[in-house]
Amino acid sequence: GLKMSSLPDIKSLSALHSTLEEAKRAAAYRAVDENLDLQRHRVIGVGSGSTVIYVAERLGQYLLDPKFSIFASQFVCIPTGFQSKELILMNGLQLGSIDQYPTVDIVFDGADEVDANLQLIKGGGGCLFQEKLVSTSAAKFVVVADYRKRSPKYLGTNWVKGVPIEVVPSGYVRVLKDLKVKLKCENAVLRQGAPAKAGPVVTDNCNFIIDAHFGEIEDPAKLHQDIKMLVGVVETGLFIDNASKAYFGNPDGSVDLL
Ligand code: ABF
Repeated sequence: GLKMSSLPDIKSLSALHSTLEEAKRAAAYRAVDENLDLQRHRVIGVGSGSTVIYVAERLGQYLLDPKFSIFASQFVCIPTGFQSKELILMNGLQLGSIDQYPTVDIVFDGADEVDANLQLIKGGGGCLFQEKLVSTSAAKFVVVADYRKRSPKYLGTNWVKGVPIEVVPSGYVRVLKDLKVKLKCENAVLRQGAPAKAGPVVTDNCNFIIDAHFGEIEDPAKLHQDIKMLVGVVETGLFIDNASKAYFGNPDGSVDLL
């Protein structure tokens, strides 16, 4: 099969910089190298967040390497939001739209928390709707993250900022009320921008985000369904039975696989 030639070797890179950024880079490079099928994959989803930066970087390296460019030049990358679109363009990759390519071969995306069953909380960065659109359109969804994202058991253990919920602006008060009354959620807040409380964060789809705290989540599938039924909810940040595998980078450059 095909082997890496002139691409930078992640082991030597990591020995030099044992930082969180290197943990993210290690996870992203390994995830791409082990899951990208150069001969079969054409439509590649590129997610959002700070770890995916290194996914796009790695895809860009494939494009520049003469040994792989014949394959990589045929990639079309589907973004999950504005930041993701910029990443694709910055790395010289070909940008496509989910409208044009409704079937995606593989997607690489980050997560806020990953439980032992590969259920995820996403949307800390506010891009949950398009992330879910792309990841559920993909044959394979590979999560890239650093070691802090791994939850030993339940979601809601490490990620304490709540479940992100994208809502239609005119329905946000109703959703806040229903979360409290129907779902007994004691702490749900409209996400507001920096500087503190400068007004609602507006998503790429011109919606608002509510962060709803449920403590440790024993049954994420049920919670997702319950939230999704509320009038005004566009999508939840609970990604259920969606991820295929997850790569967690460690500060020493090693990577754990789930
Ligand atoms: C996206 O970016 C989001 O779903 C999630 O909120 C975040 C993870 O970012 P990072 O890689 O910076 O931790 O994937």
